[in-house]
Amino acid sequence: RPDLSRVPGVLGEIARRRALEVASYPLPEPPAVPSFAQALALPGLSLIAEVKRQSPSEGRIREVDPVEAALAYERGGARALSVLTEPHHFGGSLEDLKRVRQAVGLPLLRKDFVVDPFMLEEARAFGASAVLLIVALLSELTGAYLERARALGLEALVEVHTEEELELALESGAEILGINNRDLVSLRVDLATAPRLGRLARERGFGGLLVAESGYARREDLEGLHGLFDAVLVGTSLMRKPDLAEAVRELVG
Ligand code: IGP
Repeated sequence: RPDLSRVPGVLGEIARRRALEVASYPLPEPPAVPSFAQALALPGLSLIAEVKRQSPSEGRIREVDPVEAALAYERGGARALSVLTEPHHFGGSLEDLKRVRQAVGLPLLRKDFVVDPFMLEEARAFGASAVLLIVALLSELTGAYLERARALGLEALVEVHTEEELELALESGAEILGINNRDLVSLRVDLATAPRLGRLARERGFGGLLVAESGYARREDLEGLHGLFDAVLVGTSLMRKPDLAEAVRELVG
């Protein structure tokens, strides 16, 4: 387990609470799941649409049944879905993940603050194709979590926000790299982060899949991502639109 005592800000607060809550228990047999990487690798910029009811930066975003939101995203043409499972700050649950898995055909990302290897087994058992690994939390343990995830048949989106984290992610052998425009310590968003670090990753020889994350609201915001990124992860701005399927079409259709 990572040493979370030195993780600052909102990120440290959320992750420490998450770590206290982990307890192992018998898990159901994992279902068969579609590939997350394959969905991202399709031609053009793939959309990963996020089911997100609330967040530390926005508070309540939308009170919606995750299954209803997931079905609308799928209808609109999202290629993968991200389902928040953190309960206190994002209002998510593993139950949401399981119900969404049963309702849609798209690959699912378990979006949480993974701070214990058992959370990987949970992700797989509740129907995730992939799990988010935040380098700001796992630092040099990222590679070990990545290996464990692979051994369980899980793919991993390895998330970075700084150049230092990018170096760690590349060393860890990440194949799907997420660049978060939002600083999880201060919650500030800067849309220049993803293109800057994305370009740097390619210069360092990264040949895997690149995902730009957070803060995207309009089609124009995505213009600079084409040709560099394989996918974009969008939550808040979609959830705020009355018709979620239409919102997906407006953004990437
Ligand atoms: C979605 P937005 O700004 O579209 O709601 O962002 C997603 O990138 C964001 O929820 C996120 C996140 C995270 C949340 C990215 N990395 C890590 C919690 C933890």
